[in-house]
Amino acid sequence: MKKMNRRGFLKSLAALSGTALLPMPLLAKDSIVTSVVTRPNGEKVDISNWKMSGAHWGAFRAKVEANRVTEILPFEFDQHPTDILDGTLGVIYSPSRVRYPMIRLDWYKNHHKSDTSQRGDNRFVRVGWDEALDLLYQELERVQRNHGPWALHTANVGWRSVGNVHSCGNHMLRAIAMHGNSVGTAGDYSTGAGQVILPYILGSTEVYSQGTSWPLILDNSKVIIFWANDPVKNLQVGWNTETHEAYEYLEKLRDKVRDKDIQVICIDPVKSKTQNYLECDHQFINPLTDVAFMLAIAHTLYTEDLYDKEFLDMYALGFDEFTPYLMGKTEDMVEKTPEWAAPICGIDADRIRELARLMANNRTQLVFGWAIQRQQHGEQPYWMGAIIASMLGQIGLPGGGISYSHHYSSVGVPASGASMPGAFPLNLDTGRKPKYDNSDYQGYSSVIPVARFVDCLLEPGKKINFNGQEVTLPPFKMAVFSGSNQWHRHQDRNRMKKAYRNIETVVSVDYNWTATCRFADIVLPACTPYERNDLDAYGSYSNRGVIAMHKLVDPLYQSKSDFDIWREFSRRMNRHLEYSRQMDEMQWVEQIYEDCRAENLKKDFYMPPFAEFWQKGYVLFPEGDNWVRHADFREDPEVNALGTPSGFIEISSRKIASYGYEDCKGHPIWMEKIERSHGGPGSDKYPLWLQSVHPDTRLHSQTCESEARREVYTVQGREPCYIGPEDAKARGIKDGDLVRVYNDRGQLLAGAVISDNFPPGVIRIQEGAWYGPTGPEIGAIDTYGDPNTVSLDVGTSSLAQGPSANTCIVEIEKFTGKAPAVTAFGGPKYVNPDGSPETAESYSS
Ligand SMILES: Nc1nc2c(c(=O)[nH]1)N[C@H]1C(S)=C(S)[C@@H](COP(=O)(O)OP(=O)(O)OC[C@H]3O[C@@H](n4cnc5c(=O)[nH]c(N)nc54)[C@H](O)[C@@H]3O)O[C@H]1N2
Ligand SMILES: Nc1nc2c(c(=O)[nH]1)N[C@H]1C(S)=C(S)[C@@H](COP(=O)(O)OP(=O)(O)OC[C@H]3O[C@@H](n4cnc5c(=O)[nH]c(N)nc54)[C@H](O)[C@@H]3O)O[C@H]1N2
Ligand SMILES: [Mo]
Repeated sequence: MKKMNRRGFLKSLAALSGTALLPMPLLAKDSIVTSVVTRPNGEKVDISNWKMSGAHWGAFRAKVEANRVTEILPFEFDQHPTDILDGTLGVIYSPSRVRYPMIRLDWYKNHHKSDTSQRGDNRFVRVGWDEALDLLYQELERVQRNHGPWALHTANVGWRSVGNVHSCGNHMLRAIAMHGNSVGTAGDYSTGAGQVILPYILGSTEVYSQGTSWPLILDNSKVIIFWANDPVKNLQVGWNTETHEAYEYLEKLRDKVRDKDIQVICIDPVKSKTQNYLECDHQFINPLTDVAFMLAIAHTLYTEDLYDKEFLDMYALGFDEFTPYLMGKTEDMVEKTPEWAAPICGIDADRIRELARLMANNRTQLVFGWAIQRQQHGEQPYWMGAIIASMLGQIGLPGGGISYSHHYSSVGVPASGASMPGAFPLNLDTGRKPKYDNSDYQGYSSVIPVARFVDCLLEPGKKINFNGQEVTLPPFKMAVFSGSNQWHRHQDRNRMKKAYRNIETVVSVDYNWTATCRFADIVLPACTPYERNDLDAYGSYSNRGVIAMHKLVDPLYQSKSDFDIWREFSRRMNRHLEYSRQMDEMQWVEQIYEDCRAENLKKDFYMPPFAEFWQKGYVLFPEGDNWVRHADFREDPEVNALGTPSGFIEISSRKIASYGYEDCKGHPIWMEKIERSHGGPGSDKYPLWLQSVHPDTRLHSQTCESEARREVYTVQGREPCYIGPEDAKARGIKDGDLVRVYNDRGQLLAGAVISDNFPPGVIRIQEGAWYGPTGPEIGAIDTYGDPNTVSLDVGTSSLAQGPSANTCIVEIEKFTGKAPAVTAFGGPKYVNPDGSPETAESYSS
């Protein structure tokens, strides 16, 4: 049996000692955690009667009294719970809940011929479930009959809630697949550029790969570079219910930094939460200029003979095609010296040399975050990172090489090796056909890069490059969103407003009245994950266990689970039995659990019978063995060849070169950006870089609806805009002032927070702030502070076509005059079909 070294287990074994004589041979694997926990105020509370559930931000216990959740505390196992959990109650009891099926006023009157310029005025008519589902069904019939699969867009790559039975995108896709085909999406907003470029260079996406185990990094690294990376902030959430186990290792890293065992450097325009937590070195860099800096690092390694020739010979291809560019013998004919890079990246030439030598003379682990590829030419810094790591020659060694994932979902925590539960199927069962079995896309593409949806509406029929292929943008007539908040995640609101005038019908299924609902025509109220029964994997990469998600309360208002919504939809074509496989919610929960249990029994991992699991709320598996990324490749590059075209690391890529793209060539190059602060294009008019990083306080737009939680971080009821003291002073802005942030694309109101973490020329508004314009007109000011009101909507390059949210420059001023009220929250304006305000009496259904 494997050793268990977790504090949670130790605690529990002590608690267990009284029952140690009972015959429970496998109990230790699924150890018991004490049922008495401590409230934040120090009070002890017995949670044995509390229910269990989970979210991206952690597993939790909920106290339920008279069908109301009254208190939430972190799951006993979680040693590093996050404050985001405090927003959970406010999600359930938010004034922004979608209460009833709603139809946009003018769509209610004119259906697909409605006046689409009214979208966003937030006037909606309340209807019953049957009417809403009939309208949705008839609209899909019309689109399939009169047009075809190219006219329908289904998008499902958002952060839908955890829970494998109710995964809402799966339900939407399965039900719609029964009816007809549609245009789907490739990629995601997280790693749009990274997941396309890295398979050419390192043979896998890397961004979603398990990384070298933290204990080995802590034991072997001498230098750790967190490059555009803020793990202390970003590990608060995970793709499955998060365990927060990685924080245990960050604590140890902090000790090692203090003891000078490991030198950590954060290369980042701002002093991140991680840098503040570790009290480690900070290397400022001008935003969007990392590639210039990296080329100069490579130049130093090359010219000072600090690079590992044997490693390059044995494991990499194409170095000789890259060095002429580095040395200024080809293309721009400029040698990429530190002196060349210094004015671009804002780092002194000597300091660049010093950093290159530091990396070369020590066991160095490079750890990249993802924001650096969420910008124009985002492919390039990832490719250059791989080249530097190859020149250092430490790929495949413990504590050396490169990672693109250690800030995500507890990557680096040794995995248990157990199997995780499956999910409700998103595809049709084998052999079944859709009602409209039409695969004729009339020359349009059946899959688009996810972030190019708005382009389809503005430039239908346009041919764009995408990863060696040509994509023809379909002229959508209808789109259905579920579990993704398009009007948070996508860039450039005013461009979106314009584009949305060109689509006939938009459907949003959500539990909260996001801007995606406000700009939709048919809105269906899902219930929250806390109003249905489910189960989830505990840990995304650690496979720590399985947790129960007990239904805490009945669905509020007229909301229904996504399962029920789409089953009722499929009833309209008499396929509801096939849809559900004649199983109800609890039967699905049990079936998925039992399948997982059978799998794990084969692997010698014990899971108790379902009833016992459900009652107890969880199963835990012990931590597995340490592991080194790419160690097998290093050991034998022939047998364990990479998934690249050559099987080796590709410093230059003939494949990419063969595409002939101007903005992604056969090796990385420094390219100036469309717009850039710190002396870059456009900076005389808009001198400030607006970074829209992932929120410390939320998961994207989720929990922004929680009023209690917003109290904690908003400024005058608006989203904070972080700014350094110099920039604030130069503009007469004081901490707590209302500010207007603007550029040629749009304008928003936010609340100034002055912080020393921000150098001149850099401001931050966290993504996910709810969009609340004063009206439907293009250019209307956003009253709450959504950074995507002003962000840039272009693809990263012809290769990946990922989103470029972080390429964004703005100006900011103190807002004087009378501030418009925040319109982002609180749901729709309920109106009667004649447009008059709805009252309780006027509604009959
Ligand atoms: N400016 C800027 N923009 C960005 C980013 C950035 O860094 N800067 N980051 C991008 C990235 S990486 C990402 S991943 C995206 C995130 O974009 P999204 O994934 O769209 O963001 P969320 O706010 O998590 O939206 C999830 C939505 O699903 C709903 N939902 C949750 N559970 C359920 C359910 O069970 N049923 C139904 N029907 N609905 C449910 C929630 O209420 C919410 O509205 O944003 C992208 N946008
Ligand atoms: N709390 C919380 N955690 C999350 C999420 C969340 O919403 N909330 N979302 C999750 C999701 S979906 C994702 S995709 C990941 C996102 O993970 P990332 O994309 O890695 O995270 P960000 O927070 O956007 O940015 C990380 C750091 O990159 C720096 N940076 C930005 N641009 C540059 C640049 O040009 N050069 C350099 N050197 N540094 C730069 C920023 O200053 C910031 O410190 O986070 C996940 N974790
Ligand atoms: Mo993401």
